[in-house]
Amino acid sequence: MPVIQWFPGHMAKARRILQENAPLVDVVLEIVDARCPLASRNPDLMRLVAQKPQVLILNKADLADPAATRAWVERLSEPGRPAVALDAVKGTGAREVLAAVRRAFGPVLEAWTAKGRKPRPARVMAVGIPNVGKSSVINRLAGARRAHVGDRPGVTRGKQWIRIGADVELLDMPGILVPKFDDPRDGVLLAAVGCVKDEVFDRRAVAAELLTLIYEPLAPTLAERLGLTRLDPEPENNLAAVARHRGLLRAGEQVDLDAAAALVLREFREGRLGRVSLQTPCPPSTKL
Ligand SMILES: Nc1nc2c(ncn2[C@@H]2O[C@H](COP(=O)(O)OP(=O)(O)O)[C@@H](O)[C@H]2O)c(=O)[nH]1
Ligand SMILES: [Mg+2]
Repeated sequence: MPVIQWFPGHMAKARRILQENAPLVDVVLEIVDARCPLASRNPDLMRLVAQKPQVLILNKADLADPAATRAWVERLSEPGRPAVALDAVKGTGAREVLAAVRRAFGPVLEAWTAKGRKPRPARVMAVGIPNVGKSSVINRLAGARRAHVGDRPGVTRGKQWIRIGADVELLDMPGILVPKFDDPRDGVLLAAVGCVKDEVFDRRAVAAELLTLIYEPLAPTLAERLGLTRLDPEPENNLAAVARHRGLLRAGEQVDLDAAAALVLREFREGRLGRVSLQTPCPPSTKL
């Protein structure tokens, strides 16, 4: 199993930024990768905002298996924390995200008005681990009219807010969560989907492992695009097969396993191998 390095300093920084921003917002958008929604969460950090209404966004749904995503949406939705599938690039699901924000904010607003406070737009912050699509989500929700609402003197000095419709304001900077690697399998999934820097993991090991994971659901495409007509129990042999099929050779007709690994990761991340989920929901009785 490939080992992924861990940087403790990032955790402290993520914690600090989250704690600093949490008091400014009413709703937290937790963004995860739809292909591995559990591996791409960080429950420890999300505990810091546990008292806030939340919306869980399963982003990059266009790259995930649609049936698995539907099952995840159902499985991960909780009272006060709806889950919504999104393709932040094309915008599929954006309307549902905003509806979920309004739904999550509703009770807060009602409590305010009951106390005689004036209603105001929901203030929202997006958070997630690197590369899950935080910036894309913000841009998508902001749309073409990326109108800044401006600083709020005294309360949110230096923060930029984007107005979305009449009743939502989105913090222009996302909160960056640190990926958790409690389970070494999570590390492989996060590396495969591109949520950890390529330099910190063994690309050959991750790409070889990925082929094993996606072989069954994507067999016809892997045969056609990568020349993988059967799965060898020795993971690197599958990379070798890809290298031969795609003509990735070094001098002396030796297969270039590094080039094959890079190709597999690139084509997987671009969705060219097909829509596939790396984690599928377990039975409802299982604790997540
Ligand atoms: N296919 C697909 N790609 C996405 C989606 N959202 C983001 N991306 C891509 O994922 C990469 C990282 O996105 P970015 O918004 O910069 O992630 P951030 O690091 O969390 O801010 C970019 O190449 C985006 O184009 C999505 O819903 N579908
Ligand atoms: Mg970003």
